[in-house]
Amino acid sequence: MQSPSDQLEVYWFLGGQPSRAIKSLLAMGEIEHVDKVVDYAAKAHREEWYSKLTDGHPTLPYLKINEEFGISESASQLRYIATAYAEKLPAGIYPTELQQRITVDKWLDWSISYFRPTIHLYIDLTKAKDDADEHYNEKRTAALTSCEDAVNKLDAYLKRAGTDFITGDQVTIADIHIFHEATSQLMFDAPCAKEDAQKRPHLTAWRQRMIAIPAIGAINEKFTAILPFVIKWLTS
Ligand SMILES: N[C@@H](CCC(=O)N[C@@H](CS)C(=O)NCC(=O)O)C(=O)O
Repeated sequence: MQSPSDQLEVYWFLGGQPSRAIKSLLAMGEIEHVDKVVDYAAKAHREEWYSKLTDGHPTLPYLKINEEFGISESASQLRYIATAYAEKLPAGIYPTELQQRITVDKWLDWSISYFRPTIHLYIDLTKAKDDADEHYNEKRTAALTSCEDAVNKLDAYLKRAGTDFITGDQVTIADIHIFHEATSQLMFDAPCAKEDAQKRPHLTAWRQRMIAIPAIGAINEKFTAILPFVIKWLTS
């Protein structure tokens, strides 16, 4: 467990969805930490020093707890922070009751294993545009359809649940993770990217509730400010 002498270090970058999830949770609890911004565009996370630090996990974010222990994978980092700093965070952010906790874990797993890869496909294809690939347009159409399906599923779920947040009326670490992943939708001019209140009213209302949480709204605003640069970088 975190001991008072440990100095939490966060390796992250503003353009990364999982990175913003970690920074949101830390900000919500005003949890002291050292910011280690990594130059993702320059591929600093693929350098030797990062591989040594992370024991060979070349992804951002990374949470260094102390000299002996650190965590790759954003969902594990959220669980760690929510558990180690529970007294600083809103009650219920990572419930202690077993069924409620597993429900939050399930949505975190859904975000990592389904939502992120599915809504990212068309963005990845944009970055890796291959004019020589005669199937490029087909692949892009399929990726856009998957993206649309994924955001529609989330909207339909929120409608069925009828709650303010994904697992109930309290925000949890699953909402935080999924919210930042869902922000990827806004990156390009694609049907699944549109904040379409008529088509996805429940998703839109949930997103607004998330933005209304000051710590989350603040980092989202910073990201929105750099969005034109992110798009330029992805499409160049
Ligand atoms: N499952 C990982 C995914 C992290 C991830 O893929 N991060 C991206 C940046 S948003 C990354 O570092 N990718 C490695 C690369 O592009 O080289 C997590 O949730 O932490």
